[in-house]
Amino acid sequence: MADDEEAPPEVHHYNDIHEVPWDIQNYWAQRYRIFSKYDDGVWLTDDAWFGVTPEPVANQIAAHLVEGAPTGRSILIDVFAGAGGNTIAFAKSGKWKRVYAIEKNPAVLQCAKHNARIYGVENKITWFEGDCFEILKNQLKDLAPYSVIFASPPWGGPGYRSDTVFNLRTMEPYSLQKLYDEYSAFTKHVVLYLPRTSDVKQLAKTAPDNRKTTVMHYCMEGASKALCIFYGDFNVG
Ligand code: MGP
Repeated sequence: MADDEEAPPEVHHYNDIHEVPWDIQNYWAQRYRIFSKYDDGVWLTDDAWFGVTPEPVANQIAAHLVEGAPTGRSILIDVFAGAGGNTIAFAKSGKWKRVYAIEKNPAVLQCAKHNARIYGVENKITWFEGDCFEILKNQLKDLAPYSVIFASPPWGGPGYRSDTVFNLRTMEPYSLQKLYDEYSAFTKHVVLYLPRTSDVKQLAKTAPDNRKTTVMHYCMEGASKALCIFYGDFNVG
């Protein structure tokens, strides 16, 4: 690809399993399912591998929003953009006038921008480096009436896999309640991407009274990957 930009030191494009740290070899083995254009020079930091949404799942979520997003909403704010998996899928979907993508870690943000260029969607995205809660309150508040928030937060690392039922109350660094309170103060149309084993009773407690809330389970090749909860006027499923 045409890109002579230099990667920051913590950013890598591994070509051979011998270069890959042992704890991400499992993800590297799935690299083409994570980014089909991996060989075009996709960038990731080592930590970003754990949280990136695989491309077929990201595309499916984006397609659900094409069909079922609330009317009158033309802006998608991806508040934890990471290396860009979901942001790219939303930009590719053609649904949104603009995709706003927020990422706190500057090196990871550089990966997301670089990866969006590989997928040819960089001109559809506005990037922000920083804390999503602050940026929503200060820089994006005027967009609230037109926006949907999508959040794929950190789940406290891959250790979540050892829990039979994942406790969303103790999720690190942000609990479900913190995420729900912050985002629903901005807009009632919020989608959260959460562990496949999330405690659905805890999810139900955040559902506003007398309103439909949809929980969608996303799988890839017969294996459960994650679920999304849709708060607000979505028509999915
Ligand atoms: P996984 O369970 O770590 O991998 O992540 P896998 O390959 O399903 O493992 P196994 O148990 O089947 O062998 C599954 C998916 O969860 C990843 O592809 C990511 O989309 C997502 N994911 C994992 N983590 C640790 C996070 C996280 O911290 N935040 C977010 N948003 N997504 C995560």
